[in-house]
Amino acid sequence: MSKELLIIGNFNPPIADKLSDLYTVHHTTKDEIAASDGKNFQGVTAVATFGYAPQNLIDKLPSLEMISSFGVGYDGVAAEHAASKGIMVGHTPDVLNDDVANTTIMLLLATMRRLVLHDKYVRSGAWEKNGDAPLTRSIAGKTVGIVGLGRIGEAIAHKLSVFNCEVVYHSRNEKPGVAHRYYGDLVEMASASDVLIVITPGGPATNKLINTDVMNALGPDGTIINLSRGTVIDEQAMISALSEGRLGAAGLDVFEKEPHVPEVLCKMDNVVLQPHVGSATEETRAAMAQRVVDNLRAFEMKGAPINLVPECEKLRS
Ligand code: 8YV
Repeated sequence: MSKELLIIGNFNPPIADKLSDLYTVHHTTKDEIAASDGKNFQGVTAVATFGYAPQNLIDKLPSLEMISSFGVGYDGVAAEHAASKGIMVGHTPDVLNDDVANTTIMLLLATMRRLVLHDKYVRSGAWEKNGDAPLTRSIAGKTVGIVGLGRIGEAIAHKLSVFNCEVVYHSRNEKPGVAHRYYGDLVEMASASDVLIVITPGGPATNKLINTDVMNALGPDGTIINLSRGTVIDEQAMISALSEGRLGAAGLDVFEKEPHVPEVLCKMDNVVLQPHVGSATEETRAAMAQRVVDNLRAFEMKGAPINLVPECEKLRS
């Protein structure tokens, strides 16, 4: 008898066909499984999910051995809890580095050079009526502070090297062998930077890391670009800072209560907004879905996924 896999949400491209030799596949949605007592899924040993596996979901599945999560970020997966029950968690890093880094550079340039505003300026006829658009700010010669120099942060730093700006970084610990200047103190880095790129993992450890002090230190000409999680920035404090002119501009791919975006942000000309699309290309999303499959296969064949999250390292035999 084959093992049972529960797929939460719609994977596109679909992954069920690729796994039907290994598992009997059940489908559910986030809302459905949240409301269910789990009785129908007592035999489920593996879950494929879009970053969603809270503690109460894990506790509904007594036979669970492995959670394969789509995305590099797994702040919605109770990984410590899973590890404490001997359940492994896999995620999909690396394959999205290029696209997320490219999106970051795009959003940075679009925000500093006011791409969206300029597009509106042309389309609305304002150019013809009012003449040249106001000047914008250059990235060249500026200091860009990267908050979180992980795999994607490093890809961003590498791509920034052709823009003639100085890259510095903040993370919990200094990284050996990195040429960029390290700041252990985020406020100090923000004072020395013109731009902050936020690309650190979400979750309780980074909740509201970018607070009023950081934004004030970045200052009225400063720009924030966020490709990590909305929760990493104090969103209300950012709205106040932007509207009071204490912060210059923001390029935001992620928000505190997605897909809800505060209306006031939508009205600001110094803000560029995206609907959480850092990795959202056909190529990268297909590679991420494939990694969800490959992590499950590796777990079944070799006892651990290709990309095991650090919380579960202790489970390796
Ligand atoms: C995806 C992401 O949008 O990988 C991540 O952590 O934020 C994105 O690439 C997300 O995983 C979709 O569920």
